[in-house]
Amino acid sequence: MPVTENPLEAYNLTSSFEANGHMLELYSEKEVLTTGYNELYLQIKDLSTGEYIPNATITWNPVMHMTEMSHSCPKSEISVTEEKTVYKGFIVFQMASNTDEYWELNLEYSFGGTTYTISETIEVNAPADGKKTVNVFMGADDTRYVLAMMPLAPEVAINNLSAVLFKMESMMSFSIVEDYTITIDPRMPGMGNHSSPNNEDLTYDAATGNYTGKLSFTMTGYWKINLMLLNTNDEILKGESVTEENESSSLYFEIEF
Ligand SMILES: [Cu+2]
Repeated sequence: MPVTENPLEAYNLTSSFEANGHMLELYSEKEVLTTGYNELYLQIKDLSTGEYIPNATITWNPVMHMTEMSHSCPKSEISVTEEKTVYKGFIVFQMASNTDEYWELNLEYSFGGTTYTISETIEVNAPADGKKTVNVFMGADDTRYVLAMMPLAPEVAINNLSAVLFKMESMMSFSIVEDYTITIDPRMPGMGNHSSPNNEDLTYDAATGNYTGKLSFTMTGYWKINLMLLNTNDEILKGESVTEENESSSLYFEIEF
């Protein structure tokens, strides 16, 4: 078998699925799949030639099989990268796998005029540091939302903060919410709940489908990023202001560095 250079060498292979004479490889920047936002890369290797297959069309559907019911989670479409044999997308897992309940990844991929399918169990872990990066909640508008922080390499500086916001249309269907606002109020609960200057609330970026803003850290340590979700009429759907009497919002992300 010819040796093909792997363009994803720098990433972590989290799962590989063999079917239809192909090996589908799922890669992440993280070592394992975790709850929250996972940026993922896929490759399809033809096992008869050892070559990676370019320009395939791939769709995916993660489903969690729980004891009482099944549900999916927010996910992007999968696009071909400049590498042609590397495909990219993201999945926001709301829950971790456990001994009785598991996630299954259903993949459908097409090339050369044929469509193939494969389903495999995947392991979704709770984050190793225990920090909250995804919120699943019911808004004041009786709509269920999923809000996830995108990966951030925090620095004592003004950081670019991005998040994705999805509405739960049904157990199996999630759609991007446009044009809402996510206010941010970072605090250090261990240090008199002090804040930081020059933060900017997250607003919707139609070009990427993400919410982006500025998150200011004045020192290292544990920060709670208190959030409020506002709809297009500036009505608060979830979260509370931080005041003398109210130490934190019910909607938040956590970062420690
Ligand atoms: Cu679940």
